[in-house]
Amino acid sequence: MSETEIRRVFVANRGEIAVRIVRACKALGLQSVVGFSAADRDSLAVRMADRAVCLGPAPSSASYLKVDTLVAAALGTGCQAVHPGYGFLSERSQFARACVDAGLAFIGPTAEAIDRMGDKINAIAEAKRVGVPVVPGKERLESVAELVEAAGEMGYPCLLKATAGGGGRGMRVVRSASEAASAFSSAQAEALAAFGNGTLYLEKYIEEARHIEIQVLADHHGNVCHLYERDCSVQRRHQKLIEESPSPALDAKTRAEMTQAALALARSVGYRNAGTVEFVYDVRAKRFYFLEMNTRVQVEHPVTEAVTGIDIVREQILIAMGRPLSFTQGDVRLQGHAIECRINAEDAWKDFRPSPGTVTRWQPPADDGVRLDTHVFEGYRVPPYYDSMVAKAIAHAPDREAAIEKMTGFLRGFRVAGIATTIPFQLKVIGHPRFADGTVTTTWVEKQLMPELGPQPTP
Ligand code: MV4
Repeated sequence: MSETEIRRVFVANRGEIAVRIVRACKALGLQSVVGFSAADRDSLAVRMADRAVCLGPAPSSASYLKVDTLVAAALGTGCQAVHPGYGFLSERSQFARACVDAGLAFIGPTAEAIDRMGDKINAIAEAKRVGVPVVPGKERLESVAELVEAAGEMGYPCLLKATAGGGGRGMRVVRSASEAASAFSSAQAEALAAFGNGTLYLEKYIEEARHIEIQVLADHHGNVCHLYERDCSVQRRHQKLIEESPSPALDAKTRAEMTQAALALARSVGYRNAGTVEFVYDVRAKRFYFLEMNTRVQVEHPVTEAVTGIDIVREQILIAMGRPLSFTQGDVRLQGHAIECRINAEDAWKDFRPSPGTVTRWQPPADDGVRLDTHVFEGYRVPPYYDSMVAKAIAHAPDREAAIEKMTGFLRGFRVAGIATTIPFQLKVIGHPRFADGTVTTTWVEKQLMPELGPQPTP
């Protein structure tokens, strides 16, 4: 591919990732333009960018999700490229297509790749085709009777999933035939409401699972590289709380097999730019299975940056310019251990209720080498309209124990006032002996930690 001239990048996102993208542009000597909603007028990304344009009112449906408005804003401000970040329109093929049709480079995969991976059944078919292990299952369930029949054959427990889904929405565990009818109708209704598509499929449910994903980067010159894995097993209601790299659960052989599987899949669909191949790792059987591919930069990308030294957002922009990857697979080495804690404006002891408002104090400990990706500053007002994540703390150290210790010191010394944050909760998680063991599975927070912590708030 010939070089695509990019001098100015339109940032189609908000919050910490908008700040992250603006910084990456500055480091490359590129200009950036941030599109913002009325609620984000005074945000850090708007202040830092070379220019900013208002997209519309606060609700994302009237601003960050308006394809035509975003494309017009990017063209109108003289941008040559659009970075979608994560969430919002980042995995909508119509947005990628609209950008390209308007002559803008989409900093992400092609619309076709988004479509091929966005349909989960199709993604699973691609995986099977290239010999990547998939969970035993049954696609396209049309009725409760079909569910009961398929589940009877493969054995309970099973997991109902939405074809259009992802992120756990429209998912239901089915433990017996007596649960089938209600699981089917509630999963279908949820999928229909969330994605406008109620199609369901069934998989054998892996009960003792770790959620492990492989980061890939691919350029327009045929180079496809992996940056090893992230372990995202510490989750609550399908919201990731902590991510780390490398995974404490993998041996070298499994790691090698998973990375090769991710590369095979990325190559088979002609994938470009940054992507993540998600697997579930069955702790009992010590086997992994492909789940889905995420066609965007992910929230947790910094742990990979920490252990590999590769700037993923920078590479994304360079790839869109038509440049080759700045490294080869042989250059990629894991150095030490990195852990990320997501910090949300929520009160963990009030069922994680969002806590928007003005941040009157925001004092992370200085000079201790923990990376803090955030858009928050003292006086900033956390708006009530969007995701409640306000920061990500990333600790990198020679080993896992040292990374936990570093993170603990950082979170203990972090002073925040005006909003409730999940910092006290994160300290409970990383201070727990089961977390120190590195043996927790995806249901640990909800099944063990939450009941153990009980209803009493800690100051
Ligand atoms: C699974 C699974 C176990 N078995 N599939 C969750 C989000 C979506 N990307 C896929 N997910 C899972 N799929 C099979 N066949 C476990 C998860 C999973 C999970 C399940 C229940 C509660 C928390 C979870 C956290 C991560 C992954």
